[in-house]
Amino acid sequence: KLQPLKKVGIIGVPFEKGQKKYGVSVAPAALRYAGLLDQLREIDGLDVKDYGDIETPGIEEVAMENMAHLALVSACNKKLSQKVSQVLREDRIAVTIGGDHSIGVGTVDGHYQVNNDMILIWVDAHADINTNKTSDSGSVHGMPVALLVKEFSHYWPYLPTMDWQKPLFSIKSLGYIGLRSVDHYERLAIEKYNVPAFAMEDVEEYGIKKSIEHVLKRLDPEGRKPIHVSFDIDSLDALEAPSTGTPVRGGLSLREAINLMEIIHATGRLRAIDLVEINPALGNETDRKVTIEAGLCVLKAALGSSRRGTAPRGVVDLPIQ
Ligand code: 5AB
Ligand code: MN
Ligand code: MN
Ligand code: MN
Repeated sequence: KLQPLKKVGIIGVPFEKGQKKYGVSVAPAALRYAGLLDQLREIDGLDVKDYGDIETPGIEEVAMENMAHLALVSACNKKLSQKVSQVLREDRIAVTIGGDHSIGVGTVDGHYQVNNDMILIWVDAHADINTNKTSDSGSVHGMPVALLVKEFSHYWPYLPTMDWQKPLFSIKSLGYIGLRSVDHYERLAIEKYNVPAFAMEDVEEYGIKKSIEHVLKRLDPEGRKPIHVSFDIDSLDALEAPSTGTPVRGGLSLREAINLMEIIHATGRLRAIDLVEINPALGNETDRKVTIEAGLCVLKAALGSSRRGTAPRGVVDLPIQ
């Protein structure tokens, strides 16, 4: 049986070439500056190690139809995958701070290398399961899931520079929470492969608690598998997290997202979490602050922070005068 892990490793990924807007690559620095490490270290008994940032060197682009910056995306993810594997092998929960969501390729690939029975919860307004044939934008941050799942191999052409990445993860181990902006072919894929997908209207119907419980039961009825959460900040309502490149109104409240993460934490099986798509360059000072705070709240909840508070360790009474 999987035991809860009280150790985490932080990986920053200042990468933004998976989409078109300037600024997502600043998020790791902004989150660190806002006190990410200190706040996580305040969580009772949590051991936090910083593995630094993944740097992507200047690299020669390859041309690929409707897929921008493939060579850069590939180079970044290759390094990231190795780093995530390393953190997990050192018996820590891999906490990856993006960066745009194209980095989900590296985090999930790296996790799969270590735990090939992992399940993946994609928390997002979007399904991110476009191929270069179905994408309207040509931006890879809308394609990571399609790149990862083995059932999609035949929908892709040969992708130069991506040989390191073998899509081995099964779509049967994928679930969604928070969807509300799903492209037509993405919806077709979800239906064809019967992916448990709790869109916002399902969250309305069941509530966030039952929604995640349903997904976990479907993907892992016995409750034994390692969990990977890929959390796109745009899963939150655009009012809760305005500083993001593709905001969508009508999303999760921060309270719902915190509750979702508390439930996942309580399983004791969380092994990797990504926090992506925070763009501190978008919006005003308040937008930036609110969005970064929301991201920190989500991470803290996932890693065991309690809204009830925690009494000091090993102490049974208040100080006596
Ligand atoms: B995000 C869209 N489906 O493919 C596309 O923020 C949006 O990582 C993708 O979820 C949004 O361009 C990517 C229209
Ligand atoms: Mn999104
Ligand atoms: Mn996304
Ligand atoms: Mn986005």
